[in-house]
Amino acid sequence: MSLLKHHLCAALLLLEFVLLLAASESSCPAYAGVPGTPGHNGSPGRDGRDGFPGPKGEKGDPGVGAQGPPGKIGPIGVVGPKGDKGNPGLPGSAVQSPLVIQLQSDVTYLTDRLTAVEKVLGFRIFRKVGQKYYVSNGLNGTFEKAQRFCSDAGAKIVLPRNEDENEVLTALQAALESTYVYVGATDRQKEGHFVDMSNQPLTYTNWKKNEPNDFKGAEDCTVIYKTGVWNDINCNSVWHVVCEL
Ligand SMILES: [Ca+2]
Ligand SMILES: [Ca+2]
Repeated sequence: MSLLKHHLCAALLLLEFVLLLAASESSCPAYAGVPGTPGHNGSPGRDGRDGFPGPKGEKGDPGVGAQGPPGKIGPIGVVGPKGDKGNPGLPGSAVQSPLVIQLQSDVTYLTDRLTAVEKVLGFRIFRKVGQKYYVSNGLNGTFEKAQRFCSDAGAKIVLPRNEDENEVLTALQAALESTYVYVGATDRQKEGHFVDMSNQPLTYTNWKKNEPNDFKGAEDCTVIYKTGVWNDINCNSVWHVVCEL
């Protein structure tokens, strides 16, 4: 039955084709045929173009992770401008070598000696004894004048401290052709207690026999005789002045 139906349809289609052909040859009005069955779906088309960029999204939350290792040392920077001058430092303590200290000591000693020698050369008569110089210009005066003269010369009135010094002073005295020369010893503060010009007890004396006798209670100063012995005498009497440097 089905086969028959199929043959019928084919025959009908063939008939329609013949009729259509005949109609076209006879310029007859066209006959609208029966619509055919829908065709199969075609293959997919090609991909379309990329769309436009979308809007910027919101900022994300900070990530949580361990701190990374330190980066490399950067390049050396450019030298900056010169800074302002600093404040002066505190005074330092000088560190001196023993040689420098010794040289300074030597220079001080030599300077002192040179100063003394220059003073000595300013006197008419002088004698050297030890580290001292006995000097005189042949001046005569009282004990007070003798003290003042020597002090003005940066010296002290002469006072032998031992036998050698006593002998040198005696020799100088001979050069002065002097009978008496004042020496720096008095008992003005305490009778019979002779001291030097610094009020210190005498460590050497060469008193003449029976001296000091404080004759008439008015002898508180001291002179050295040309033989080298000492005698207490009135401070206002006038005798030669010798100083020591
Ligand atoms: Ca006396
Ligand atoms: Ca006397």
